[in-house]
Amino acid sequence: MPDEKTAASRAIVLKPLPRTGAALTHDVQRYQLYHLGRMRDCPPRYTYKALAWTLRDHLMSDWMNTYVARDQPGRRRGYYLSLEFLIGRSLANHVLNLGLDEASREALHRFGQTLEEVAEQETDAGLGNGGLGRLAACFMDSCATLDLPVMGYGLHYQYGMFHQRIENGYQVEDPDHWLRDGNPWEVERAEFTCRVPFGGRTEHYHDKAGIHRARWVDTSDVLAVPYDMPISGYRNHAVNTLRLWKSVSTDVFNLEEFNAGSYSEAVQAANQAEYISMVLYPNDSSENGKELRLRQQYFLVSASMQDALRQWRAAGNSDLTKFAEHNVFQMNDTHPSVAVAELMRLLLDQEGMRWDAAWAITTQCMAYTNHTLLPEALERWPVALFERLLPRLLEIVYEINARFLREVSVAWPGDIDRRRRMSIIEEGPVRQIRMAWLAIVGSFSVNGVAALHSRLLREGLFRDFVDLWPDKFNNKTNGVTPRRWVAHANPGLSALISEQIGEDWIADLSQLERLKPLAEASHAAFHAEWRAVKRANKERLAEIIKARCGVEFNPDALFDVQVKRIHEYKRQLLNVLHVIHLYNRINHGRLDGWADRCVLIGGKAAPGYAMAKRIIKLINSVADVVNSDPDVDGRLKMVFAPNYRVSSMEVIAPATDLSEQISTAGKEASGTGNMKFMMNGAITIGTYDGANIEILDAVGKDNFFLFGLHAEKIEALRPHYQPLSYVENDPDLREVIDLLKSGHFNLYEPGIFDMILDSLLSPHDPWMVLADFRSYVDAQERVAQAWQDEARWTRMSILNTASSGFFSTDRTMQEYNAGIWKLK
Ligand code: 26Q
Repeated sequence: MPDEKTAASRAIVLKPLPRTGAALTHDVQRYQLYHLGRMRDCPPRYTYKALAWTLRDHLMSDWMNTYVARDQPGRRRGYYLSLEFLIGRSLANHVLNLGLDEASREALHRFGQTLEEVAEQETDAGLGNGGLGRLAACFMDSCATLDLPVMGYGLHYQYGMFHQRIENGYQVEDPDHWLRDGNPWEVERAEFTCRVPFGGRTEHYHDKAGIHRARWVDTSDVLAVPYDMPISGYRNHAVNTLRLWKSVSTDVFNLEEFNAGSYSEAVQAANQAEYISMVLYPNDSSENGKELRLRQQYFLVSASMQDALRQWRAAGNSDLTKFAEHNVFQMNDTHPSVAVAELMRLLLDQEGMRWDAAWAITTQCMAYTNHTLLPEALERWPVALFERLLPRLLEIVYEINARFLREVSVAWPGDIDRRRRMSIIEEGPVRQIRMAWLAIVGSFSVNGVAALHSRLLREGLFRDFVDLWPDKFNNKTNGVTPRRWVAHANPGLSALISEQIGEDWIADLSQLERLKPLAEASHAAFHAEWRAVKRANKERLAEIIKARCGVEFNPDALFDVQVKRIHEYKRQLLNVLHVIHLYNRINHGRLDGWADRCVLIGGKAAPGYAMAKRIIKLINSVADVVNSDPDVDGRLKMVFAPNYRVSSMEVIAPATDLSEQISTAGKEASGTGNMKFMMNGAITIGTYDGANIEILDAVGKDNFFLFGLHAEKIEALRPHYQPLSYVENDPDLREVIDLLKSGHFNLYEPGIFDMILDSLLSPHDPWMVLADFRSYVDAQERVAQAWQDEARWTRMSILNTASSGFFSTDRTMQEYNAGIWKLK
């Protein structure tokens, strides 16, 4: 942990501001009066701004001091390249990190407002889809807390992840204009604007020394203007930077066109440039091959690599052969993988290096993280599109590939099939660039995000590359930041934990182990307090659900939750089938061993993913029937929570009893929601998949409801999969399928669930939902049994929290640093 010493050794360039309640009151009031022009009446949404500006002022000295301390020649730095940073809200996070909780509350109290109600005013920064984007945000948090010199590079989207509304049970998407009221956290840094080229053509020539060189000419350039967001560390005075690029036209008027009388065309060209950072692609599991997406990727990468080079020079460095010693770039999936070719371009064309030297640098500073095994999610770009947009980069990719394939030929002479498989260029009717292959060839490290995922990558998708470079491949199991996901989201639990073991766990989560002795039922008072915290969190969630969805959740019932993107592989359908099964049990009076349940499902479907959208409709339809049937009588409730986002999870995870992690084994790379639930004392019902396996290892099989086929069994069964045989042989399943078929849930919209039934009953269902139905229902029976034994459940809950230390991103970042980044 960084301490007084590191802080003191820094050159102090700006003094911290006074941190008392009185000082904050004064600052907030000054913003209310002199900036916002509000005297008597300052509603919370304005107070939010006034407090955010005040906190930003407080961050500024640490931010500048952190910057100055690291601005030295020879200091090694890390850069996290990502198309997504799913930050959520920032206010409460900075309050916690700065230790200004009491002072802020005191200040707000003077205005008759609470910190909670003011913090609630902030719009989520939804600059990401789901797991991958949120992971980037948790990584940034932990890097700052560990005082690691890591800068995030991303895009300044005008519109983040869409807002989801439910109309007649169907998802409707509305734009997310998150910047409408301004963003108090960002600082524009126009002085670091970069120019990013597109289009044009290349010219080749020989320089004075007779060396072959290339020029990229006649390009249409776009300006990249950086907006910096402060990333504060937990009480350590470190503030890192997340730099987000906004696209701006080089000049609003193309003078030539303007003078030729084409005013509108000139303005239109300017608009085109500004579209690049306009909107986040709401796709999280299949590539979509759109030109604008490739423009976004290159825009991010080019601006970031130019900026990193500039920063390195500005710190007083000049010997390019040292560049890889001083810089490391972590690519968040293949989305920024064109960085491999872009760094080569900058070193060759702008810095005048020779190929071998440039390649040595590039392959010593790039690292790649893979987040998926789904073949449909592997990025490929048509060569023709790439050539039109990035002609110089295509030449470089070709050269990388030619040299790489020579290496393959030397290692496996005559193995043509291997060359074809490993080629960065996929031949076929449409020639495509395999971005994952480019990332692997250009990186010194390739990692998966959970032990199983990394093993499956090694044994499957990346096998050929493992044969060639066994040492490149490694695992870095994901994590989540305990500051946001426990300390902030669950103040009740945090206070209870700190009462027992002190506050050190917040920056050293392994300390939670010390709660283990308290899990024994003999600690009845602690058990009671633990339950009281959960109970209060459930009441808070129930109130929100009542207000937003009009459904009453009984806090005494089991809260059974599945929140995540809607995707077939995540098998929300399996969850729905179980709810229908419970509904059948009620209707037939089979109530032996019954436990009252409230089932919550939430998540967004990609707008173009018809099946995922239909699953949302099914959830809502089943919920309507279940919630309005008088015979159900409160024994079972079901809700689809609209517009699930980071700030929703902050209320949901602390209130959850049962965490649903039920993907088809081998398909969920890691999962990270599973970790947030575990930290908050929920018990997992899950398949042997992703990080579930490591959660199971940490907490033990008695404290985890495991079910379903393992990845190997799934693959062995796949060719023989006969879903109808399960329906025929399992009366519970037959009853469920029959009820679905009968149209009971869609009386007024006949046929709408046929596509779902067809998929469930198809021998080609890739997600093999019915194969795990029996095992899932049986596991749910065990859940109900355990739930009825209060002491047993409480023990399991405490043990889950106590065993969750490994899943802190502090640990993940320490592993990235020890194994890949090697930062001081
Ligand atoms: C690709 C091309 C074009 C447009 C969009 C995309 C795109 C965008 C986002 C493709 C994939 C994503 C996001 C993937 C993702 O969130 N993966 C999840 O990453 C988590 C963090 O490692 C894992 O825990 C999850 O298992 C994994 O599904």
